[in-house]
Amino acid sequence: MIARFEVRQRNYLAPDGSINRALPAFASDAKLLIDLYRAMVLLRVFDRKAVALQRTGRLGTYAVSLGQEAVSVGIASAMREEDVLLPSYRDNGALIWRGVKLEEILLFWGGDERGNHFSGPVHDFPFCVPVGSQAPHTAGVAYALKLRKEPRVAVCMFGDGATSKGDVYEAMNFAGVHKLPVVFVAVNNQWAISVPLSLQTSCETLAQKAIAAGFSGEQVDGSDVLAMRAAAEEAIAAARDGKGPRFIEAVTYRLGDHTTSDDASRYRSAEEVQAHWKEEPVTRLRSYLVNQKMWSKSDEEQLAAECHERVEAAAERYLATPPRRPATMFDHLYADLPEAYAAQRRELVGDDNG
Ligand SMILES: Cc1ncc(C[n+]2csc(CCOP(=O)(O)OP(=O)(O)O)c2C)c(N)n1
Ligand SMILES: [Mg+2]
Repeated sequence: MIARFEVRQRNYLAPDGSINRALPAFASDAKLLIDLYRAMVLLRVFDRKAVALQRTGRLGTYAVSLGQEAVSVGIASAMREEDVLLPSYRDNGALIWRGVKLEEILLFWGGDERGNHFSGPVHDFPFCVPVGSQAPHTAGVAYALKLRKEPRVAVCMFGDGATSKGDVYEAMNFAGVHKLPVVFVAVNNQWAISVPLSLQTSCETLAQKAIAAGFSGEQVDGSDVLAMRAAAEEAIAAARDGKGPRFIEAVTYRLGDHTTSDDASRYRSAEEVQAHWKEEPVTRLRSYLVNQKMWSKSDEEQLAAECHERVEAAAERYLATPPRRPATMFDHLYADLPEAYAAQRRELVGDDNG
């Protein structure tokens, strides 16, 4: 035997909100726990509105976080402002936590590039839609942080499907070799559109994929925001401390469709989805807070009203934003437009400037 490995599993809150083991230190901060709860509820309300806008022809497409709210909120809450987030298209909870405005997210999904010029930290990356391609970007960012000797960490979020992409392995390998300040977060929601996890890998965990790249991986209950926050805190602190990369596998479940273009009932059973509703993160944290007498029915009603108002106001601002000139679709990808696109642009705008 020359190699042996183990993968830890982390969980604090059971689905009914009871505690499985001693809570991490931050859990004594009632305000923080309530902020985590509020962020998850806001995300859920926002998702519902975004889908309604799409269904009524006012948004292009959208990917909901239903069931996964604890992952993006838990991760973002452990980051410092100066850290760098490289999100996938489903990590809205992290963007919102970091200060991106709701109407900016709607602008992006409405096809308006101004949504990417967001109010979050300017150095954060925009949503990455090509699966897994944010992983090599993250390794590059972390390499730069290390060269500049800046105590900052790059945090990369991608799905279980992305872990089958070469980009992800290459990024992890490079990060391991150079001991880069990176945290890779694989959001294992069990599905990559209609491809189940069983067809994605024959590994027992995604976390163990880190071992081959020379660093450790941990499996975390992604429906437990306390576990997500605690795992992220530890991994980010280690990366900041020069101890190299870490990998977090957030085990969760996508309760909704892949995007508004999908109908998940065509490839998975209602029973399967129903079973996972019993684990979802919002009820779980609420049960804990209520058990601890930190949250009441009237707090809940007030929060629901606040979220509704905030989301409706953001939607109004989005809908009131005048669309850009169509020719601006050529503006943001290339510094110098290749001739094929330049010709299309000329065809669109004629001789006028667009
Ligand atoms: C490079 C690339 N190939 C294919 C697609 C089409 N596509 C969009 S999402 C997706 C599945 C991704 O699944 P996963 O990584 O598990 O993320 P999830 O959507 O579950 O959050 C695919 C194949 C894409 N966007 N990019
Ligand atoms: Mg997935």
